[in-house]
Amino acid sequence: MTLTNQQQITMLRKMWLIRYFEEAAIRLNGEGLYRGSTHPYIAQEATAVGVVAALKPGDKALATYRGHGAYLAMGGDPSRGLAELLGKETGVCKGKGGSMHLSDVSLGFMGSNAIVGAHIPIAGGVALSQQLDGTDNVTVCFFGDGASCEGVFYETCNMAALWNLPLILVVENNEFAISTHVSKAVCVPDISIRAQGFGFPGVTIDGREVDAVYAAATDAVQRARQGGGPTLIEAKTVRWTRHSAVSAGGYGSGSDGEKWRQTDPIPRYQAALVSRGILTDVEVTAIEAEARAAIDDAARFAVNSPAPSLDALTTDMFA
Ligand SMILES: Cc1ncc(C[n+]2csc(CCOP(=O)(O)OP(=O)(O)O)c2C)c(N)n1
Repeated sequence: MTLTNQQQITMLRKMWLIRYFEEAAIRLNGEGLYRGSTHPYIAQEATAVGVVAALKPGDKALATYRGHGAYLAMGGDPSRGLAELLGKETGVCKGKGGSMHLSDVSLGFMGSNAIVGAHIPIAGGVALSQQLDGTDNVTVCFFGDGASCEGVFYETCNMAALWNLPLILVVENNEFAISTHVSKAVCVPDISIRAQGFGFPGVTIDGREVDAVYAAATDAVQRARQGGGPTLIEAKTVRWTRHSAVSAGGYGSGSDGEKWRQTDPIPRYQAALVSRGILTDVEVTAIEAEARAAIDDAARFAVNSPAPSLDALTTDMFA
């Protein structure tokens, strides 16, 4: 499936939106405007954007605490997203979810999850519901290389294969689980090989190459829509400097800590669109400036929004 020029421009826009959203999140967190941590998706934008470009209405996605990118790729509103991070009433979960529990069911973004691996079986259940409803919709589950070592991942792979579920498992191998390098936790060269043990396809791609991500996702989605069952896509990528805005953990400091810039997916895709004659240098600059301005507006909206009232404390609560 070939993307139109407009679709390619939209992918670039979304990547910039995610980049500036995350920079704002780090800044607001540093200013003490919200509690807890925040896990930047910086340097990984091409993966969520490329995968989501292969989806259609009715498809669903789930992500980890590093899930702001997936939320925005699914069409999440940046203002309500930043307001959620700040625990504000105008947040997409009315301020009760925060950075690690964003969700917008109306967009098919079924939620991000702070417990490593916990959303993988939930994604299997979402895919099962799509199958039982007789739709041709699919579910995408984003998770990390560390999560691919959790038992629930293997159980979900097994059941998804047995039941032919329309599930696309996207492992974002950013080389680290906090401070543990993938080579100390995974004994195969490519995590995608693990799919062979369950009898479904696994593919490894460069997660910083949005076109490659889109192509792999399109194959997986088409197979799932036609009843061909699950696929494991390993997107090899590089993590932002640290595990989270407030923790150390990871690779080096100084120039080594900025290693991700060497393979930054955004300049790479911009250059591709210019060389294809889809955008000029001036248009590329304008797209970046628009994204930055949209996030500045979103941050103002979030900061100026009211905190939830005390009356709202127990509404929407199940316990
Ligand atoms: C079940 C569980 N164990 C441990 C943690 C602590 N923890 C939070 S993030 C993380 C690393 C996960 O790494 P990975 O799955 O590779 O994802 P990444 O953060 O690199 O995106 C760990 C161990 C947790 N939140 N949940």
